[in-house]
Amino acid sequence: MGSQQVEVGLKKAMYEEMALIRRFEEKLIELSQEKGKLVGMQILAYGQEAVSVGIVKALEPDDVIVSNHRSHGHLLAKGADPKYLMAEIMGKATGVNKGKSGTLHMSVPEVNALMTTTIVGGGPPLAVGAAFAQQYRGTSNITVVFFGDGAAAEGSVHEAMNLAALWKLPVLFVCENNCWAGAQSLSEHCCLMDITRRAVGYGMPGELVDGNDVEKVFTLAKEMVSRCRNSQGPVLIEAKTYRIRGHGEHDHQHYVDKKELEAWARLCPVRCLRERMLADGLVTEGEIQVMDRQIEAKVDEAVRFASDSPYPLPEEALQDLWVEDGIPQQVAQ
Ligand SMILES: Cc1ncc(C[n+]2csc(CCOP(=O)(O)OP(=O)(O)O)c2C)c(N)n1
Repeated sequence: MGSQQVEVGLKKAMYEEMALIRRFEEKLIELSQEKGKLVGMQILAYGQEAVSVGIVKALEPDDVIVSNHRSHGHLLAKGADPKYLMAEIMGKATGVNKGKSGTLHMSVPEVNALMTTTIVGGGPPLAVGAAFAQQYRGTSNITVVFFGDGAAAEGSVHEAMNLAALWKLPVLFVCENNCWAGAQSLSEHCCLMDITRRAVGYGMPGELVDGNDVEKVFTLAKEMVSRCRNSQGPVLIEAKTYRIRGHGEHDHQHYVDKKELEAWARLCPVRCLRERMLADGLVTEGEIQVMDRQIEAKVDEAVRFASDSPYPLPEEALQDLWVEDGIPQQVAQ
């Protein structure tokens, strides 16, 4: 599938989104070094921006996504406002979940980001439920679930894939194979190097893609999303990429082969796209600089907004916990 199939405007938009995700996470690295700025551990998808953007760009706004503990890229690509996301990560009342989730359990219903879950393998069954609802209601929307290579070994993921295939549910399973699950490399927890090979066992197509090439991810996702949308059942995409930073920002990656890390860092998806666009004459260095400055300003504004926001009040702690009469309180009010 040729990268040239992606038109210029879309390529620039993809660059801008990937660069925004990168800058947003770079800012989190800076903030995590300042005492008391962020709430909870920081788990970044640094280096995996092409998967988030390539997949989400192939979706409609009403399509649903389910994410995991490495969620910032998925949420920003789906259209979550960086200001409210940053506020949530700082534990502020203006955050997407009123500061009660912090970074790891966010949901952004207004952009159909149903859930991010730190229960490894917890996302696929939820996604199958959402896809069942879409099929039952006769909508043409689909659900995408992002999970890691480690999660692919969880029983819940097998059950979810089996049921999705059996009932031909409109769900796109996206395994972001970043070569690591915590401190375990893929070869230490799985004897298949390609997780897509499992797809045949469930009765669904399994497609491998270079997860560092946003154009390839997008081109494949477009085709697979249309398949899911047209009642042909689920698909498994495995995007091969690499976890450039530690499992979380507390992890110094002592177990990682530095040569391997450097080799993958050279394949940085953001830089590679920028260099390709420059080499193909699609943008000038000046235009890139303007885009980068606008992104920088957007992230700075998010930090300013979040820093100036109040913390939630203790008496609000028990609000928004229950669904009443089938309608979340937030929606009912
Ligand atoms: C059910 C469950 N088991 C274990 C953990 C601890 N844990 C958190 S992240 C992680 C590794 C996940 O690896 P992978 O699915 O490949 O995602 P990645 O972190 O590489 O993006 C583990 C074991 C957990 N959160 N949930």
